[in-house]
Amino acid sequence: MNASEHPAPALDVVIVGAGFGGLYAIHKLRQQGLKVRAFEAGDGVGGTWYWNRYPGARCDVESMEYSYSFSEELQQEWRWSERYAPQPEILRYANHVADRFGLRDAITFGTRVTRAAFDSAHSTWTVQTDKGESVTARFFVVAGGCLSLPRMPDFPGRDSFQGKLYHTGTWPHEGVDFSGMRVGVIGTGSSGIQAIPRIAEQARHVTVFQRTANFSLPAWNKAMPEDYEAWFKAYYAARREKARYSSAGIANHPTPDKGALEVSDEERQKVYEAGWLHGGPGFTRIYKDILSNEKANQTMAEFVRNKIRAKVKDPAVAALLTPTDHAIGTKRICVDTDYYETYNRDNVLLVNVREHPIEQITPRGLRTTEKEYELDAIVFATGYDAVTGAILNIDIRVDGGPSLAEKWAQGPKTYLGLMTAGYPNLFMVTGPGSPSVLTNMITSIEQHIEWISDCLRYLGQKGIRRMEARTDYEEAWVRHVNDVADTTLFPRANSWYTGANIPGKPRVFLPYVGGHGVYRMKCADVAFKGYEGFTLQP
Ligand code: N01
Repeated sequence: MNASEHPAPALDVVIVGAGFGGLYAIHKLRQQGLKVRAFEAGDGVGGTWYWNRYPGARCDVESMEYSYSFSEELQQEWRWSERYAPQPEILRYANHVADRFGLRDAITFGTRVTRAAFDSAHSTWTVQTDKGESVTARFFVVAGGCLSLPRMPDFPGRDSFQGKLYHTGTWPHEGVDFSGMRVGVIGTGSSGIQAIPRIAEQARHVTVFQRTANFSLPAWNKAMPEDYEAWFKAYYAARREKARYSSAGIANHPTPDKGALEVSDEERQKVYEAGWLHGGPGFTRIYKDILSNEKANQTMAEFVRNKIRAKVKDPAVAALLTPTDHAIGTKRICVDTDYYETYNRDNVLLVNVREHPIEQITPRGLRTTEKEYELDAIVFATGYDAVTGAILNIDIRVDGGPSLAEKWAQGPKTYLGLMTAGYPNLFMVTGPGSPSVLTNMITSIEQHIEWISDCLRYLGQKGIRRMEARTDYEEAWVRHVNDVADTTLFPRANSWYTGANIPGKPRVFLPYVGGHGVYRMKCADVAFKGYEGFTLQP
């Protein structure tokens, strides 16, 4: 049987994930008449917000912006209760979207995609799951999330621990009652910084094992002011449009025209104070050169360091909490409620595991090179195999050739973060080389899904069965992503943005730092030029 005689597959598109990316992909692609099916490892929708149920989990992009923009009715009818939505509310929102747009029947829950094989003779992907199912489709869309493969450091003795072990990214659905317990928390990234204050309110004692101090900004979270919500909703279309052409996919972020060193010390101090009182992650964008000029960055870093020193009563603890090894904003900035203040509590101890690294988990607790700490529970807030982890967790091959993991052994290579040469008809949602984690994820997800949906319509209209990124365009894009990153301070920090948190992961700056708006225009341009840089075969 040759390709033209081969029966068309029952599905047009198979999708990995039913988080915000997967849900919108199902909706959008179905709207244009495509037959789609999604596989989701969790037993429900919501992705990150399904798994991350740790105490204090909430989004640090404002609720009015961290939401879909594709439906005017949806954005008008949904009501957020707080400035920064807590995890249960975001999960309710994801469920509401799944029901409102009738998406559930396309999703197989509790099922992980393990392999995907492209057959060039028929231009189809065959996707296998851990439940033994195998389905074939013309296109394969991976929307598995940028921060979805939790990482647990391999400390010896982990299995010997007689208490309870948790990871923030796989939190028990029934919740955890820490009352009366001695709890150890490993990690002080966004997850740890959100969880530690809430755990300390409940537990008998908390020991925080910190390797690197992080910069955290106040959230000043509060109930959603009715007038603010009404104002935002009245101007929603314009706010969303501004977000789409902004750097971070967030309309409310500042759009500075000045550098920090262009103003007097006094003026800068005033601006920082006002920014601090506003709170939230937009702080690092107050001046245009904070993330590119070391001296400018220092002015902001020192302002925040002084805030930490003022909040924490014990000067030795304050010194330990004060970041000195990276420029502010070059590791993902954290946003907190009472994080630094928590160290003024009598039941909280900060341990420097940079000086005395964790040696092993023992039956009774945890031992550093200095001493053993007795614990009833240990919380790993140790992060993720970011950006590439979920993609490479699937064995992806073309005609039995090398796996994508082999192709990416020295670091991911993509064209626009959307496709990778040699792997036709495979689309990545917020893949490496796209702005993804440097932006409001929902803005980036919508842009990618809309680009993919336009592309599939175009391929249908032109009778094209196979689309593939060209190697020369891919190489040029990878170079561009690196060149732009090198104009900033980002690559200098040991962050998960560069893969530095995973032993053995190649050090490559993973997201595109050129800004969401600029990137959106590049993608639109490529499409306008008949998908320039891609090979299209009938
Ligand atoms: O993970 P992380 P996360 N011994 O990788 C430490 C998003 N997010 O889950 O810095 C000792 O940032 C590690 O130390 P170091 C957001 O994009 C968003 O907190 O490597 N410590 C670090 O302190 C965020 O950036 C939201 O020296 C070890 C911590 O564990 C991303 O998810 C909320 C260690 C890991 O921090 C990931 O955040 C939560 C070891 N062997 C998350 N290994 C919001 O929207 C690791 N660590 C608010």
